[in-house]
Amino acid sequence: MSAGIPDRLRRLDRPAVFGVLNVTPDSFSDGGRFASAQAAIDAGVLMHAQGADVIDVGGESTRPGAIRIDTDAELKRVVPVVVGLVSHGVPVSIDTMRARTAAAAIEAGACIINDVSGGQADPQMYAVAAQTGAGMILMHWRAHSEAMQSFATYTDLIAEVIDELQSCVDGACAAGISRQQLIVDPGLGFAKLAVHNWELLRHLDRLSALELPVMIGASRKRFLGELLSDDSGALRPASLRDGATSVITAHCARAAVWAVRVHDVPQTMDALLVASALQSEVGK
Ligand code: PMM
Repeated sequence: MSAGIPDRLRRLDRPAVFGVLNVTPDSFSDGGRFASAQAAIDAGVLMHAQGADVIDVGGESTRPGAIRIDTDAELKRVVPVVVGLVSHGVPVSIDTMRARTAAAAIEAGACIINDVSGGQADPQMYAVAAQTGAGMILMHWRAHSEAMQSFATYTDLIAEVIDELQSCVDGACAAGISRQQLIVDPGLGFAKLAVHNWELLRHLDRLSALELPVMIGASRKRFLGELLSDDSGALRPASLRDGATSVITAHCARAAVWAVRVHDVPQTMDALLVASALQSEVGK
């Protein structure tokens, strides 16, 4: 599979669906799910058959407070899974902040780099995207997971997120990446409190100022667990947040978001169909 955003994804009449495949022992939502690379490959192939356009493979947890692993451990987790998925014809994005992991995954057939640091964590990352022509998701980010929530302070949230994303876009373009390769993501939950996530979701239209396709990753995140917490204040468990996620998916479709990153693919496909039916009704 050649690097770059697959053409098919540019022609969809709904948001593209990126299915989350975390091959980590400790991701907040689905960590420790897979006993082997083959089990992860099977899960990714299944999500693709269920309708996911791309499978987003990640080997390092980015949940708040997570401690970083070393690059060799990350490579060992993700490369066999990328190879397996690509051999089944599945388009793959690699969720990593490390240039060496991104380069190895692209070599193994991944077509998109999903860098939650927007290229800030590794000074070589833009060069990898520039040299390979891979698609690149630039997510809004302020600090690594162990410290990020102490950076969740804003005086004008949306303007600051847009400005900081614009700096990443400028850096990427200066490094030789073309705008056609880029996707932006406001990074829900990354240096953001629940109120910030909701505000960003209410004002998705403002992200169009960046004039690039937008991805949203709300799936199963803590702010949904907080909203759905029980009377004692206990958070709704991650595995029971897919209904709420689907509402956000439909909201994203209405706001012309380019892609959603989700765990439950069948429910997402249903939500997108419903959103589409509702929207065509509007035009009648
Ligand atoms: N969220 C997570 C990981 N990677 N990538 C992008 N582009 N956007 C996100 O919001 C995002 C991401 C954390 O969620 P997970 O633990 O369920 O993977």
